[in-house]
Amino acid sequence: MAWYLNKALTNFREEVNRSFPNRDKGSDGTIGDKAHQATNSDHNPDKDGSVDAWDMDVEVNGRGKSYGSDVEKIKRTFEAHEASHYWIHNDRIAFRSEGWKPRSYAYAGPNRNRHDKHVHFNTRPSHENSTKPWGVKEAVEEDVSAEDVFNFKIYNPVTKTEVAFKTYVQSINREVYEQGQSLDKQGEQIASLAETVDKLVSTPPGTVVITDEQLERVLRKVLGSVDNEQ
Ligand SMILES: [Ca+2]
Ligand SMILES: [Ca+2]
Ligand SMILES: [Zn+2]
Repeated sequence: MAWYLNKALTNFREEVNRSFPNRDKGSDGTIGDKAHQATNSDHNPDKDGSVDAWDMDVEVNGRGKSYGSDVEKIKRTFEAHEASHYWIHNDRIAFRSEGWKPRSYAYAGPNRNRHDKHVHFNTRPSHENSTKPWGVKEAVEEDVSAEDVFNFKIYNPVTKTEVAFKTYVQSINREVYEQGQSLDKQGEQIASLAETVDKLVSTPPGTVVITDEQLERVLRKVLGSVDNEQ
């Protein structure tokens, strides 16, 4: 029987292709090879001919190029979609039913696959024909630079004005700042804050809504922990 990659995964693959036009496809995979076909794998077609798993080569920025955070963003995007069931990557497996908390994938057969060259994405049968967009492009492009964070406008409840984030950080750190804090230390704090904000905004759109108040709490928490270390 003719086989095909199911609708949801075909769309997912197309979105990844569009966002990463130079990606290496050497470790991509859909239909199972002879070894897979002898087992009960989702790389084998269902009765209806649909294949419900897709292996994505991790080298999404091209062969030999770094890919770490991009692959993570793609995984988060996958998790946020209704069709996702589980993924396997770097000897770890994570299921929707377990809140995407990864656990060790201790498959130790003779042809042990560490899943370090590709990520295995598996959909659930109930939503394999979903046409809902995955939002890969949005997730990847919502990258925030340190510059963006510096210039991010935030409401300062003390002065009741909107100020650039950089100014805000300096104002709540005034005391430490005035005691001759080194630029290095300030840079470290900003980097730590930038990382937090980066994590927040790289969450797939629509899954987390952050109010200014919540954002401020997070920032204060980070600043607090920095202050406590001194
Ligand atoms: Ca590769
Ligand atoms: Ca299927
Ligand atoms: Zn696979």
